[in-house]
Amino acid sequence: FFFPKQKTLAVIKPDAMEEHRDTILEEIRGRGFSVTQLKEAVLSREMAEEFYKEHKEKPFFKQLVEFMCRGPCMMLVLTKENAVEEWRAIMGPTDPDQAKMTSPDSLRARFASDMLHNSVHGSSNELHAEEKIRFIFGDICSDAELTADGGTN
Ligand code: DGI
Repeated sequence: FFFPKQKTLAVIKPDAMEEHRDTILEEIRGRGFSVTQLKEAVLSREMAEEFYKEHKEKPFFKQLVEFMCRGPCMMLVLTKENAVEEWRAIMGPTDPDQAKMTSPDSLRARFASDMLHNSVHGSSNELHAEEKIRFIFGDICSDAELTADGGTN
Protein backbone atom coordinates (compact mmCIF):
# COMPACT_ATOMS: atom_id res chain seq x y z
CA PHE A 1 0.00 0.00 0.00
CA PHE A 2 1.04 3.57 -0.60
CA PHE A 3 -0.16 6.16 1.85
CA PRO A 4 0.52 9.67 0.60
CA LYS A 5 2.14 12.04 3.04
CA GLN A 6 -0.14 14.59 4.58
CA LYS A 7 0.58 17.91 6.22
CA THR A 8 -0.94 19.44 9.28
CA LEU A 9 -0.37 22.66 11.16
CA ALA A 10 0.65 22.27 14.79
CA VAL A 11 0.97 25.20 17.18
CA ILE A 12 2.56 25.16 20.61
CA LYS A 13 0.45 27.81 22.36
CA PRO A 14 1.82 30.53 24.68
CA ASP A 15 0.94 28.63 27.90
CA ALA A 16 3.15 25.69 26.94
CA MET A 17 6.13 27.52 25.47
CA GLU A 18 8.19 28.04 28.60
CA GLU A 19 7.89 24.72 30.35
CA HIS A 20 6.74 22.17 27.82
CA ARG A 21 8.01 23.20 24.41
CA ASP A 22 11.00 20.86 24.36
CA THR A 23 8.97 17.90 25.58
CA ILE A 24 6.35 18.54 22.90
CA LEU A 25 9.03 18.80 20.20
CA GLU A 26 10.58 15.52 21.39
CA GLU A 27 7.17 13.87 21.25
CA ILE A 28 6.61 15.16 17.69
CA ARG A 29 9.94 13.73 16.50
CA GLY A 30 9.54 10.54 18.51
CA ARG A 31 6.23 9.82 16.80
CA GLY A 32 7.86 9.98 13.38
CA PHE A 33 6.62 13.35 12.10
CA SER A 34 8.93 15.39 9.88
CA VAL A 35 8.97 19.03 10.88
CA THR A 36 9.05 20.56 7.42
CA GLN A 37 8.54 24.18 8.41
CA LEU A 38 9.00 25.92 11.73
CA LYS A 39 8.44 29.43 12.97
CA GLU A 40 8.40 31.05 16.38
CA ALA A 41 6.49 34.32 16.64
CA VAL A 42 4.24 36.46 18.77
CA LEU A 43 0.97 36.67 16.85
CA SER A 44 -0.53 40.10 16.40
CA ARG A 45 -4.14 40.55 17.48
CA GLU A 46 -5.16 40.70 13.80
CA MET A 47 -3.36 37.44 13.02
CA ALA A 48 -4.90 35.67 16.01
CA GLU A 49 -8.36 36.91 15.01
CA GLU A 50 -7.87 35.68 11.45
CA PHE A 51 -6.40 32.38 12.62
CA TYR A 52 -9.46 31.64 14.77
CA LYS A 53 -12.05 33.41 12.56
CA GLU A 54 -14.26 30.29 12.62
CA HIS A 55 -14.91 31.08 16.30
CA LYS A 56 -15.66 34.77 15.83
CA GLU A 57 -19.20 34.52 17.21
CA LYS A 58 -18.31 32.37 20.22
CA PRO A 59 -18.45 33.87 23.71
CA PHE A 60 -14.81 32.91 24.35
CA PHE A 61 -13.43 34.54 21.15
CA LYS A 62 -11.98 37.65 22.79
CA GLN A 63 -10.28 35.63 25.53
CA LEU A 64 -8.96 33.20 22.97
CA VAL A 65 -7.42 35.97 20.85
CA GLU A 66 -5.88 37.66 23.89
CA PHE A 67 -4.41 34.39 25.08
CA MET A 68 -2.96 33.53 21.67
CA CYS A 69 -1.03 36.81 21.46
CA ARG A 70 0.15 37.06 25.04
CA GLY A 71 3.55 35.52 24.23
CA PRO A 72 5.43 33.56 21.59
CA CYS A 73 3.89 30.56 19.83
CA MET A 74 5.74 27.91 17.89
CA MET A 75 4.13 26.99 14.60
CA LEU A 76 5.10 23.80 12.81
CA VAL A 77 4.17 22.03 9.63
CA LEU A 78 4.14 18.30 10.45
CA THR A 79 4.43 15.88 7.57
CA LYS A 80 3.57 12.20 7.82
CA GLU A 81 1.05 9.68 6.53
CA ASN A 82 -2.30 10.54 8.17
CA ALA A 83 -0.72 13.55 9.93
CA VAL A 84 -3.97 15.45 10.59
CA GLU A 85 -5.68 12.65 12.50
CA GLU A 86 -2.55 11.41 14.24
CA TRP A 87 -1.58 14.83 15.57
CA ARG A 88 -5.13 15.40 16.84
CA ALA A 89 -4.94 12.06 18.69
CA ILE A 90 -1.60 13.00 20.27
CA MET A 91 -3.05 16.37 21.36
CA GLY A 92 -6.17 14.87 22.92
CA PRO A 93 -9.61 16.51 23.33
CA THR A 94 -10.06 20.29 23.68
CA ASP A 95 -11.12 19.99 27.32
CA PRO A 96 -8.28 18.73 29.54
CA ASP A 97 -10.69 17.14 32.04
CA GLN A 98 -12.07 15.00 29.24
CA ALA A 99 -8.53 14.39 27.99
CA LYS A 100 -7.47 13.05 31.40
CA MET A 101 -10.38 10.59 31.34
CA THR A 102 -10.18 9.38 27.76
CA SER A 103 -6.54 9.83 26.75
CA PRO A 104 -4.28 10.35 29.78
CA ASP A 105 -1.11 10.16 27.67
CA SER A 106 -2.21 13.00 25.39
CA LEU A 107 -0.47 16.38 25.46
CA ARG A 108 -3.56 18.19 26.70
CA ALA A 109 -4.12 15.68 29.51
CA ARG A 110 -0.54 16.29 30.61
CA PHE A 111 -0.07 20.02 30.01
CA ALA A 112 -3.36 21.89 29.55
CA SER A 113 -4.70 23.82 32.52
CA ASP A 114 -8.22 24.43 31.21
CA MET A 115 -10.36 24.51 28.06
CA LEU A 116 -8.82 27.80 26.90
CA HIS A 117 -5.21 27.30 27.98
CA ASN A 118 -4.83 23.96 26.32
CA SER A 119 -1.20 24.00 25.15
CA VAL A 120 -1.45 22.91 21.53
CA HIS A 121 -3.36 23.39 18.31
CA GLY A 122 -3.81 21.04 15.41
CA SER A 123 -5.80 21.40 12.20
CA SER A 124 -9.07 19.50 12.28
CA ASN A 125 -9.03 18.47 8.60
CA GLU A 126 -6.87 18.64 5.48
CA LEU A 127 -8.61 21.70 4.07
CA HIS A 128 -8.09 23.68 7.26
CA ALA A 129 -4.50 22.49 7.38
CA GLU A 130 -3.82 23.83 3.90
CA GLU A 131 -5.52 27.13 4.59
CA LYS A 132 -3.76 27.76 7.90
CA ILE A 133 -0.36 26.64 6.62
CA ARG A 134 -0.72 29.11 3.75
CA PHE A 135 -1.78 31.79 6.23
CA ILE A 136 1.16 31.25 8.58
CA PHE A 137 3.93 30.35 6.17
CA GLY A 138 2.88 31.84 2.83
CA ASP A 139 2.86 30.04 -0.46
CA ILE A 140 6.55 29.56 -0.96
CA CYS A 141 7.82 26.01 -0.64
CA SER A 142 11.04 25.93 1.40
CA ASP A 143 14.03 23.74 0.55
CA ALA A 144 13.51 21.74 3.73
CA GLU A 145 9.98 20.99 2.67
CA LEU A 146 11.04 19.86 -0.79
CA THR A 147 13.65 17.54 0.69
CA ALA A 148 11.43 16.01 3.36
CA ASP A 149 8.31 15.74 1.29
CA GLY A 150 9.49 14.78 -2.16
CA GLY A 151 8.16 18.06 -3.53
CA THR A 152 4.52 17.00 -3.46
CA ASN A 153 2.03 19.50 -2.23
O1 DGI B 1 -9.55 22.24 17.67
P1 DGI B 1 -9.54 22.46 19.16
O2 DGI B 1 -8.48 23.43 19.60
O3 DGI B 1 -9.54 21.19 19.97
O4 DGI B 1 -10.96 23.12 19.53
P2 DGI B 1 -11.84 24.21 18.78
O5 DGI B 1 -11.39 24.43 17.38
O6 DGI B 1 -13.27 23.87 19.02
O7 DGI B 1 -11.58 25.55 19.62
C1 DGI B 1 -10.43 26.34 19.40
C2 DGI B 1 -9.93 26.85 20.72
O8 DGI B 1 -10.92 27.70 21.33
C3 DGI B 1 -9.67 25.77 21.75
O9 DGI B 1 -8.40 25.17 21.60
C4 DGI B 1 -9.80 26.54 23.04
C5 DGI B 1 -10.91 27.53 22.75
N1 DGI B 1 -12.21 26.99 23.18
C6 DGI B 1 -12.99 26.09 22.52
N2 DGI B 1 -14.12 25.85 23.18
C7 DGI B 1 -14.06 26.63 24.30
C8 DGI B 1 -12.84 27.35 24.30
N3 DGI B 1 -12.49 28.21 25.27
C9 DGI B 1 -13.35 28.38 26.29
N4 DGI B 1 -13.00 29.22 27.28
N5 DGI B 1 -14.53 27.71 26.36
C10 DGI B 1 -14.96 26.84 25.40
O10 DGI B 1 -16.03 26.26 25.48
